[in-house]
Amino acid sequence: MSSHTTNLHVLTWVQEQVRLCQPDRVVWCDGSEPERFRLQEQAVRDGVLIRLNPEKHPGSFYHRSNPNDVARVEQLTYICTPTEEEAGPTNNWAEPRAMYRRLEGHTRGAMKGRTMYVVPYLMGPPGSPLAKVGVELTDSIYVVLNMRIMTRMGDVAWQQLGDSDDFNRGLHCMLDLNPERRLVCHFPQDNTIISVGSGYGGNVLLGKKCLALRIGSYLGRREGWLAEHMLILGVESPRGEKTYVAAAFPSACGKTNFAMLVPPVSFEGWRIWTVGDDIAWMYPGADGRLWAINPEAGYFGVAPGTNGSTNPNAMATLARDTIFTNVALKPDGTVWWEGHDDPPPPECLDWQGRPWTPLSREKAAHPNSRFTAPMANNPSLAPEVDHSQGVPISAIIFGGRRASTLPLVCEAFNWVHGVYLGATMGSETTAAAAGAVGQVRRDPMAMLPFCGYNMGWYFRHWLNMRKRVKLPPHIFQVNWFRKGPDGRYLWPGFGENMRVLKWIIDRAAGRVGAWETPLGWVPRTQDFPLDGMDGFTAADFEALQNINLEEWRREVLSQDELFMKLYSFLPKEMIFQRELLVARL
Ligand code: GTP
Ligand code: SPV
Ligand code: MN
Repeated sequence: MSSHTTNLHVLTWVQEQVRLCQPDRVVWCDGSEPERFRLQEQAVRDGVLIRLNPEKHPGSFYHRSNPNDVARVEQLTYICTPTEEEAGPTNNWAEPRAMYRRLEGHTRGAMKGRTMYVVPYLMGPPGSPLAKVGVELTDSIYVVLNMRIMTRMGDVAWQQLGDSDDFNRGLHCMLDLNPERRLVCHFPQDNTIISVGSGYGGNVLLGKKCLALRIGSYLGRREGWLAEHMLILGVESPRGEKTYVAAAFPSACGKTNFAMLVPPVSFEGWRIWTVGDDIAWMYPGADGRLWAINPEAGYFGVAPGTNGSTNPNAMATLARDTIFTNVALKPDGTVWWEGHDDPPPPECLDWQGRPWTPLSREKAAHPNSRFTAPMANNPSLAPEVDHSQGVPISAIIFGGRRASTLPLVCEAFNWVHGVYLGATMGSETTAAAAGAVGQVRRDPMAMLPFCGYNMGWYFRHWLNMRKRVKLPPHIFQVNWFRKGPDGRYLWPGFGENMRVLKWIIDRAAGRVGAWETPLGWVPRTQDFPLDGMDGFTAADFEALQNINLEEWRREVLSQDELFMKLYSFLPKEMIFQRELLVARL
């Protein structure tokens, strides 16, 4: 098949990798519709995908991953730089030459009897000076079909690249999915990624976490921009005024839901527009504001909990042309998960293909089961998503999943304090990564698993941005997940988060007052829009905002753990902010 590119850097590199991996066939992908149909047919024949009910899920497919391969593997993810210091204390580090050699042991001959797909893709709007080209070589047809949804895949990438050598080199080999031979390795100096032994999302869709976040953050530091684990949304007021906000929540902590929010009925005339749901690239604009683009073209969203009342826009988005991974499969060729609108099916196959009934003890869908859906399906898609300069950001929000301690919302006193709030973020671990769930850990800016260099330098880079952005966004902290003594969430969340968002954009515009607390500025109860909330009172709101000094003593101590780990790289501003917080408390 023709390569569709004459770029010699690409042709030479692909030839080298073919010689290394020794596939039986090489298929150059062009991103066309006929190619999509061909690949889908092939995937069904190979048993990789099951075609879903064409009336109820047009153009959609079902996939089960290996049960040992259902989430990102942080302990097998490496940053390979000449010195360990560059990767920093929060990353796994390996010396590049040694890791290249080790990986060659895995990739040599790894595609014998298999097909190598050459997947050219573009991260960011075509023609944007911020967009980045990647080429992923993979022996997984599932990866090709997912990349086709998640990125601008095909000839558009060759057009952007031209004759340039500036593209990310990605190699993915499935191997035998033995966790012992699983590695996700980044070589930021070479703009190269090699991932072996996994077939799951963030480990293998190399444009996403590997390029757009780990390599992206590394390049961002060098080139003066930020690659962040953030959604981007636009708030349109009844008068037609649009305000853009970026928000970092850790994995499976609410970005997709917030990005697609549908305001409650009392917010008549307000609309939320989705620019992105997972990744933001932000750069200082010539006008002194911070601008952001979404480098992706689709959503790889958490299925459980998604339904017509929590996230109607997601339900509309996944109604067609979607790939479902590790959800439950009903006998009529439709899908189900815990928290779906439909009641539990009397019988179905669970995410491992085992018969399941409502009496079964285990969950039907894996807690990290996902849908891959094109953003074009989203009824709330912001038209600005294709604008090459992106959107100007008025507010940045940091949020974690915290059962206690953290209030619903507060605003930082200034940029440095806001960076401190982001840097000290804690969150309960979720099923998005392999390992224990529900344990509070520090996840600075929701980037702990995704920062491609020394976390201390990353804080410094954030602080330095202040000098390049004359009109910096206001910074806020939120927590949708505070619980009462009975273990129930104190805040209804989802669409009701609009109330918090409204206060945030009003603060960013200087339109509303606030109370000063030791943590930052908080809404005065009389300013917070509680109208139309059934049975939710001003006292309930104040309980959510309560600052418990005993809890905060523990919180500050637990923040110290991260600071000690980073100590020799930590900007002194962070230490001073800690001292000021202790003094205020
Ligand atoms: P990644 O794709 O892993 O980066 O996750 P994400 O941050 O996009 O998370 P997502 O929006 O998919 O939400 C993850 C889980 O949190 C889902 O089960 C949601 O139902 C739940 N969730 C999202 N928003 C809220 C909220 O406001 N309140 C509560 N209680 N749960 C929420
Ligand atoms: C996350 O874990 O933050 C995700 C899903 O967005 S994955 O792409 O698998 O990393
Ligand atoms: Mn994510």
